Amino acid sequence: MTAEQISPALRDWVDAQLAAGQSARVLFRAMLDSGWSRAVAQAALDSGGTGGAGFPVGCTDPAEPRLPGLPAWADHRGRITVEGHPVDILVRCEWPRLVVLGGFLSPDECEGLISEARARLRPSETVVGDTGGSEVNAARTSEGMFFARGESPLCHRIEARVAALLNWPVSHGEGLQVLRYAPGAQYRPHHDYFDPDLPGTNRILQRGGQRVGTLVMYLNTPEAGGATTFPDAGLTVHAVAGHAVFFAYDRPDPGTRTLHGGAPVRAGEKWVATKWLREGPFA
Ligand code: PD2
Ligand code: ZN
Repeated sequence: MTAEQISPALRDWVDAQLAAGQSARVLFRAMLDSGWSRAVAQAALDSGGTGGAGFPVGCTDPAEPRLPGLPAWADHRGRITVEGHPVDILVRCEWPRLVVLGGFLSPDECEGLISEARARLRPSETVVGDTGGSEVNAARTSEGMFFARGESPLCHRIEARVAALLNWPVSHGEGLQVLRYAPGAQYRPHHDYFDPDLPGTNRILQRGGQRVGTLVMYLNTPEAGGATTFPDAGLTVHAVAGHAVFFAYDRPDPGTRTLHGGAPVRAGEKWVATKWLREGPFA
């Protein structure tokens, strides 16, 4: 199914709904509920040409945010101040909805997160699997740990900054995850949303709903390798200490072009902290 095969009536309806301010995520669900296949619903949204974003590049509507994103007032400036902290906007992309940020974390904050996480690292061999339980994940060869939300003053400060930057409540965020990649370790390309077709997903969604955004914060600069790649966008984001990449996805679908992976580290270590944002309160 391609955008060209979508009937004019369906396309008009999608256009009218988007123009009226309806979110692509809600439209996608409405189309599935009405019996449309995922391919048709996807193609109908893509026919708008923006990947269903419906907002200016990288921004959320401040009056009614439906997705996490930079506030609209950041639209034409290369630097914003968030909670008193200057952040550079290095790259903005419409599809995927993505921004690359410089100086999101200070050197002290990077080192602080590493030292708070280090003793608690475990092999990242488990992911939430089809049944909602833990399974071996051969795609990820790093070590990792999760902080509880607000667990330390440093976590609290970073979570407040993320919430202010992306116009998304602290309550809708998972606790910070820290990953350490040794030389050779990688994270194969994947999507961060929960696959609606997997049997365990309904149970996961009961706590906070879908993931709608990911912020990967780089805690160090690997000697070689370790970039975050977006194969569907032909985009590579280099891991630089204090920098971060944020991307949002308004529906759990590859059409968001948010397939991403961590390229193998070729020399040195790579440390990142990841913050996942949910559509509702994650309690
Ligand atoms: O460390 C990364 O670059 C990376 C790549 C893909 C992190 C994640 N995904 C993640 O934490 O989801
Ligand atoms: Zn990921």
